[in-house]
Amino acid sequence: MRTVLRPRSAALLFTGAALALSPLAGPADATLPVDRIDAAICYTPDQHGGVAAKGGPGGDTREVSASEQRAIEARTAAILKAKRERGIGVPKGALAAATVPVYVHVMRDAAGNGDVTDTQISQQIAVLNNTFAGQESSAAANTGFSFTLAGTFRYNNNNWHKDKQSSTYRKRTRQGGANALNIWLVDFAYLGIATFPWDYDRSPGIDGIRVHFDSLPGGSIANYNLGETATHEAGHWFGLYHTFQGGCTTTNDEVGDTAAQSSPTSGCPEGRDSCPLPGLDPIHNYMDYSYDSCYNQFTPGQSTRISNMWTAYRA
Ligand SMILES: [Ca+2]
Ligand SMILES: [Ca+2]
Ligand SMILES: [Zn+2]
Repeated sequence: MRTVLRPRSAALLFTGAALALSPLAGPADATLPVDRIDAAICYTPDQHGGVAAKGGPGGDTREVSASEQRAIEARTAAILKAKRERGIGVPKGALAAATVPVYVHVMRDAAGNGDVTDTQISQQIAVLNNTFAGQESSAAANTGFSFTLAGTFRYNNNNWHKDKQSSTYRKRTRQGGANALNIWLVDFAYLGIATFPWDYDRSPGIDGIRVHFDSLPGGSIANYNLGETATHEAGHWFGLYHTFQGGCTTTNDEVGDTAAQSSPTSGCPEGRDSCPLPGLDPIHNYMDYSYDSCYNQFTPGQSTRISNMWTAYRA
């Protein structure tokens, strides 16, 4: 996730993330508590002039340890193998593609604050289409995924607006199946929070992404108001990790063509090289924490991972 209004601090990035996410969460509908399932915290916009950041107190997805990461990879490979043997999914070497129905939930407060216009929503969908189609850079991959607005819902609830009782409001309002992207627009201290696809089967009711309403195109969060927080969170929803997952390790984010980086990027520091491993930091990648204006790509390797995760968990 991307967090808002907090100084970026790599040291804090993975330590307290889950704490602020679902303080009022009810019993989880699965083995993991809800705030362990969707604690993927992304950035901290510096709208009050603080240190630029997409870091914050936690991650915008739940923390995945190295051992759990290995287990997820093994589980995914086994599911893909079993599906392939049953003729489900695309042939080996081909990439999945789909049009994803998007349900937007505008969680306004009782007085109607926190609204966004229908124009902003259509602009947000356009940003998702543009970014997942690789239109922002010649180096960007076309993931093959597109998005269509399937419904817009507006609510007036002070708690929901502030992302309180989030497991409750998500379960009550979520639309569609595993292939549907639900976006809840809220006012919280983060830019966004996402669930991962491998958690869908145990917690389908909370699946989706929570995004700060002022990060949409035309929103008020400086440097993070081009709608690419939703791209970043959707990347998690498709199964991508941060490019700094695992730090300076060869495994890092399980994607071969994203160079390892030690920590999140803020701003757009060309030439940043935070790991001795080959390659400059992927500061233009949607799965880093750079400014929206710095973002311009998913890589072919990320596109392949999205395809595999889609086939395993959402197709
Ligand atoms: Ca990588
Ligand atoms: Ca390097
Ligand atoms: Zn994130």
